[in-house]
Amino acid sequence: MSDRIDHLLNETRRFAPPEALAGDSATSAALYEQASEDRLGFWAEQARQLQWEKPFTEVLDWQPPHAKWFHDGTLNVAVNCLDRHVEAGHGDRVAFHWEGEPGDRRTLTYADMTAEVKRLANVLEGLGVKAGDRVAIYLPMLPEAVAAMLACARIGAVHTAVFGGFSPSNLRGRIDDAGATLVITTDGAWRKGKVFALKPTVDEALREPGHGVRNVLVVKRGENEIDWVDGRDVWYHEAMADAPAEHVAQAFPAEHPLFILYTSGTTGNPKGILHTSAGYLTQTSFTHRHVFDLKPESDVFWCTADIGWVTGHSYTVYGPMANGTTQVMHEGTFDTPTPERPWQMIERYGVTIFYTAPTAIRTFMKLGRQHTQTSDLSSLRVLGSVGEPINPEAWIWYRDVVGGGHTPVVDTWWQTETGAIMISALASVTTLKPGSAQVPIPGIEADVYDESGTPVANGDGGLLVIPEPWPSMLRTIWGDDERYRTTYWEKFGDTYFAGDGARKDEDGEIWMLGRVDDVMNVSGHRLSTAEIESSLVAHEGVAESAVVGATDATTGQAVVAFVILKESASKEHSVEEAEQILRQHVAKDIGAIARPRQVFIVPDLPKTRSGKIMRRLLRDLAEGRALGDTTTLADQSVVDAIKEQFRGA
Ligand code: 6R9
Repeated sequence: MSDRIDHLLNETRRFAPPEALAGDSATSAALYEQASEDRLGFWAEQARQLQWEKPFTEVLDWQPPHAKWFHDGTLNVAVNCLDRHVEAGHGDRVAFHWEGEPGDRRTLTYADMTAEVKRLANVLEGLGVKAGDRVAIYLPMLPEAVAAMLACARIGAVHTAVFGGFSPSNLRGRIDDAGATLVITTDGAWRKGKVFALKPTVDEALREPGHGVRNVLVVKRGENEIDWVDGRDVWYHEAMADAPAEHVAQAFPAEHPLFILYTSGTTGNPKGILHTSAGYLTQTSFTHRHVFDLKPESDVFWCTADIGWVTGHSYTVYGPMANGTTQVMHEGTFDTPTPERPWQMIERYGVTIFYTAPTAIRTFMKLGRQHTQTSDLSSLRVLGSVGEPINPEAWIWYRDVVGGGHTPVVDTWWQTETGAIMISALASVTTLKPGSAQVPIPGIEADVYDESGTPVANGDGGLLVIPEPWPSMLRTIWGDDERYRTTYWEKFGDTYFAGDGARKDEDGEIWMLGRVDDVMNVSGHRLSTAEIESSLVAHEGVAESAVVGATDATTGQAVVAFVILKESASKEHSVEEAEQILRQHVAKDIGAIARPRQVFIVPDLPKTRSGKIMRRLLRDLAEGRALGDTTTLADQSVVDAIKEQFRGA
């Protein structure tokens, strides 16, 4: 594999932290040393940055594969994210600059959010929700969604957020698996210029009996007509108006469950990933401070992820709010009303740290740099990327066009299961290598093993593992501890198996190669989908690409590429010409072994609602099979358009 990913290394420029950040580098750099001398002592010190009701005396109790962190201490997660900032005199600090898609705006301070969450905690208790009960949150990007999560945390209820685009059966599956007794939703919200109704999905999900939901709490946003079930449905604003303003928070043990989040299943039923309180809050807040070089007094942080995904949990709600950060939050899509929207918002709120996904960056590239140029983006000082490997071309574009050529770009690797960032540069310390997640953060160990469980040499590839437990690790799969063991801990014993392929470069730094199920084997040669995609998008005519390994009678697997062309290229070449040019390009760039058997020029790529390319569907298409489960697809018409293309071919 090692020589196969050399393409990623063709971008050999290195970027040292800018002068302005260097002042902080000494403190941050010292963390590596501290953590390597005394890993548990290091995490204990990070945990002590939180406000504890009863301080912990034991750091880690590790009975593989079950970890307890700080478990004899008690705290309240919501108090850490809200009340303590108000008590420290920061009540007037803006927590959220929120913008609705139609352009309406709300500013909420830490005092406002604290008041909202206290009242909502009373509402939840009034509806009979107790510590340990599960609450499903089916809400789009509204401040009420943040309040709902923190109100659950405040009373010790376990939230399970379900992304607002999921279907009734997906929602029902999660409600049943978690055993939720309350659903918090909205009438509807704005998306692509229209009100998108959510309440009907909840009604549909709850139509068949057999669930345990007693109440549905409904935030008024879309003002769309909705059905109402008397005795079950409750308006949020009416319940809030009747609720007492004061709420005394109780402390819970460090290992009290905080939330369950279902991962978009590639195979089988979705897994309910369980996270608990203090360890999770310790690592999310620590990484948020040090990866992004956060200054809570002056920074304005914008993580664009929906709070229905783990990135929204860890880097909009828990990490940033534990740090008392001012944030930007938006409803709807980036290109509505115009593609200038994200850049205008960065200028309007003076965003200093921007955290988004490679798929968004490549979409911005496709739309063109002209949209960024009408706004003043000079407030930006750190950029982050998460969710997929970022190809060097997108990395450089992000830094140059969005970051004005001076901002560090931190590529952060982590998962729903890891809870928080695990492998990433630190903005003020690390000399950056475009395309690489680089090094484990202080206090984390990561390695690359071969199939037999031996660490690979520098320069070689294999499977990413985490040899030591970490504070924000998943504790189990909700209701299925056996699946927890077999999925993550069977392959390498007491070492966590992440399911990602990775390579160590000559310096021992880590390059992510995509899920191991995305690694192809062509004639006995291992090829990474990420590597070929990176080669394709490096071609001047290509906007975006997805590569899959399709079963091939001769070579085992064959490379099949799906490509979106840039406007200019589709004008210049016929589809047949473009296919030939790109097959040649990859063969030349990586080697004949990587030459795609087929290149399909397509108008769009099928993506999950969290923006991940659904390679499984593309593989089905490439192998001429009936399509598997398409329920997590964001836009069904994309697949139909590709199928048309196939008939044409
Ligand atoms: C946070 C999040 C996890 C999977 C993970 C990996 C991919 C995430 C990445 C990355 C390369 C990065 N992934 N960040 N791959 N470089 N910086 O996305 O969680 O939705 O659970 O996805 O995403 O394959 O295993 P989740």
